[in-house]
Amino acid sequence: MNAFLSSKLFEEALALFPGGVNSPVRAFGAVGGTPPFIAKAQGPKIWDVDGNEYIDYVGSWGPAILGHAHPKVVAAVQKATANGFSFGAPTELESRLGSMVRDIFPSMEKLRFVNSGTEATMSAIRLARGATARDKIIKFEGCYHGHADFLLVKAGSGAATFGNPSSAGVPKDFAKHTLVATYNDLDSVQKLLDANKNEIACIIVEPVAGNMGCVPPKPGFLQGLKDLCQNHGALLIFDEVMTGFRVALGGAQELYNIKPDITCLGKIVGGGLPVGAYGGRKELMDQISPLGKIYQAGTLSGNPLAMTAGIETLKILVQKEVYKKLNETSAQLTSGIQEIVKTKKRKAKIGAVGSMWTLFFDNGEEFKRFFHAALEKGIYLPPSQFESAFVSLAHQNKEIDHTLSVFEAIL
Ligand code: KE4
Repeated sequence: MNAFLSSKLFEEALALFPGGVNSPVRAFGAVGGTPPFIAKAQGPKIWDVDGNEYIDYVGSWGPAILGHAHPKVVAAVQKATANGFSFGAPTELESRLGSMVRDIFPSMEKLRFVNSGTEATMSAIRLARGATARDKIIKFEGCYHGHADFLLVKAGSGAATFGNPSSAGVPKDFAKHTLVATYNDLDSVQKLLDANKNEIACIIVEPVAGNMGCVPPKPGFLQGLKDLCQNHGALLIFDEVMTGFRVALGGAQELYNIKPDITCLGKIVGGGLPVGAYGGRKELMDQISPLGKIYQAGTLSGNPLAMTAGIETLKILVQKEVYKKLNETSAQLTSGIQEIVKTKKRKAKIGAVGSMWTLFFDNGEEFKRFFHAALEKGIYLPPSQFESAFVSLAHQNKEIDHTLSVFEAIL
């Protein structure tokens, strides 16, 4: 793979940004080498500045569920730019996207748009603390909910990738109210609740873990969390930043039929432009400023370009058979990988829920070798074992078959 221009650009970026990137996972820290600098993307493909073509399974870490640069989304956003980029005032577009989200996530009787998943989870926890007048929260080791101080405690994703699951720079006082349980282990949650009676404001969970690699919830785990929350007067927060519109149109709460008190969204809801959202019952959300005493704000929240991209994306996702097709294509890939692993007696295993998946290896070295062998052959995977890969609606049999033939050769 010719990486001449990417290397030059990486050198320049290293002098500008920590690790040469604007988000740590992009730096290839866990796998080494120079990250390709991407020039353009279309459908299931991306091209780097040296002209190398890849089948993309990162999809901007989830948002590109339609594939990149979907013509309908591009045309609508292009049109919207002519009317101005952001007004800092209410627009009809926010209500259009807001009502689409509420129809798809009925548990979100009211919601608020923000600009990232981090803002969504940070605001949801402030809401839970304000509504319950309690300070402590429970999260799960290996789950990642964005980079708010009190959430960078035994976090997954990039935090785990770089071995700093509890980040430096977070004062002990900020993290002391964050209690950590074990994913899929209800006893570990019960113990924390019993030891902190009437002090837990909420439990926040990735209903399908995506930031320790893809780990599905064990049967009964999510319902168990809901029951524990109810028994302890705590609120259940589903962080569906990754799973929302991904594992089902209505996210994990639709797939597993569990209604959380508060839902956080990101990624797909903005169709690749910066949008997050949090929402829940009316009596909860009406405690948010300007109606209530819990403050949250944002200059660019609900801006018309991002709202347009979100509206156009959801208009396609709500169409019939979309998830049937997406899940069929994904199953073709993941069962194909499973078959290769089995036939070649490789010590690797797949974790998958619909179109989010991870191939787990026994050790980092194995993963690193697999990652680079795939990249060399034009398959662009997440550069960390602690991430999920994504299939899009633009991935067709051609891409899946080619991917499987590459995996057959390199596994
Ligand atoms: P953002 O602030 O990055 O938009 O969202 C934070 C977040 C919250 N909750 C979940 C379940 C998430 O997966 C994320 C962000 N995901 C990572 C990748 N696993 C984003 C990629 C990155 O950090 O660059």
